[in-house]
Amino acid sequence: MHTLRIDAGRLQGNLEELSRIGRLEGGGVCRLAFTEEDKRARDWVEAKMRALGLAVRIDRIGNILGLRKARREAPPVLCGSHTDTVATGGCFDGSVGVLAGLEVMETLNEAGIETEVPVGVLSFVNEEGARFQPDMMGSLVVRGSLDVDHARQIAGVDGITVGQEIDRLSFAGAADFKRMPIRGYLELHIEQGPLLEKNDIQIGIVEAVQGIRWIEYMLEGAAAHAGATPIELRQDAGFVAGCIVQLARRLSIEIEGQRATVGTLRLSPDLVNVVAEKARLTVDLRNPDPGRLDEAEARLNQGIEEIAASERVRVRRATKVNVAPAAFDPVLVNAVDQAARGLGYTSIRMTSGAGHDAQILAAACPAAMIFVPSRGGISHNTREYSSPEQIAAGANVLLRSLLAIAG
Ligand code: HGY
Ligand code: MN
Ligand code: MN
Repeated sequence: MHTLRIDAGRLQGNLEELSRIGRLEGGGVCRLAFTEEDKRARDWVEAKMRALGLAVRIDRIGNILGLRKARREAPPVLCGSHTDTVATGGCFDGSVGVLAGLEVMETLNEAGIETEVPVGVLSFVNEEGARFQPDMMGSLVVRGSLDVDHARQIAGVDGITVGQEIDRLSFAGAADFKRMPIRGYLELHIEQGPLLEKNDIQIGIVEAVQGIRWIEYMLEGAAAHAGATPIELRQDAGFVAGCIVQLARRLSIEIEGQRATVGTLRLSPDLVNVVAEKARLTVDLRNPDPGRLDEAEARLNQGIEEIAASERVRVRRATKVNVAPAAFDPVLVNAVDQAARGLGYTSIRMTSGAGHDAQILAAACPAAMIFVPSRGGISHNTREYSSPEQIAAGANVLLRSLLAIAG
């Protein structure tokens, strides 16, 4: 068992094959959730699962589960991640976890290993939330926190609903994974930050994931002539939006562990010589500490109310995502730690900066994550990169920790 390793070349070949789906000119991929490209990638994963002899089931929002037979029927040990991407995605975010899971299944097949309890791969829909919010939509449905019929009514940034796309592209299956008993869930993922590379460490043993809040602000002032209107007469939604960007950065500096990001900002009428009547923007708040996350949100909203009032701009806001910080299961975390040490890899325990499906599942079953380094610490960027050796190391840790848990 301890000489068992995954086939790094095969895994790399599959990653390259998958990254051709939704490929962007100049590199990177765009597979926004519930688009043709997303569906083609999901069909590709499903075909791979079937070729590996896994029993494949798809639920009503499109999550795909591939299960491997075992000595006895019992709640499975699953691994997986997602294959949807942001619009300027890299080839590794999510894909590494799904494809390493498939590679682990193939390695077990080749070695003729029968596990005590079933093992399998879960590929979640819409982890990113870039087109339809909330993010981690697929895992929220599996956890039972989001009802599929409610999710189907959610309109995306382009106004189309999840249900329309699911029906148009036949994403849905008949299965229902809600509250399915799961013995453990392990997710291999690229770190998407600088820590592992900076410290020249091969494996991240993830103990927790920080909390996430996405708040959308709709500002309404009054359009006016950019030349003829004196400052004191302006109700400039663009000015208030700019103040919010500044405030987000200030909160990131003043509150320990805080990250606040204005990633979307649209002005209207968005014309060079018109004072902006409206602004629609989002603030992404992250903190490992829930109290500090509350503090950041309170100070953000307090600041926005003051700035908007002084500019006589109306503010409406909507919370689109509110995911609590998650602590992973110590038994699974230790299994990952033992596996990394047993394989002779350098490792460090850490908290994840990015959100993940494992964070959602952690509320329903024991979960843990394995990180591999990201070159330059970048992700959500077409230049995202992790080497075949780095990914193989992560996949071997996944193989060994999965076997330790599944027996
Ligand atoms: O936003 C996140 O952290 C994840 O990539 N959806
Ligand atoms: Mn991801
Ligand atoms: Mn991502």
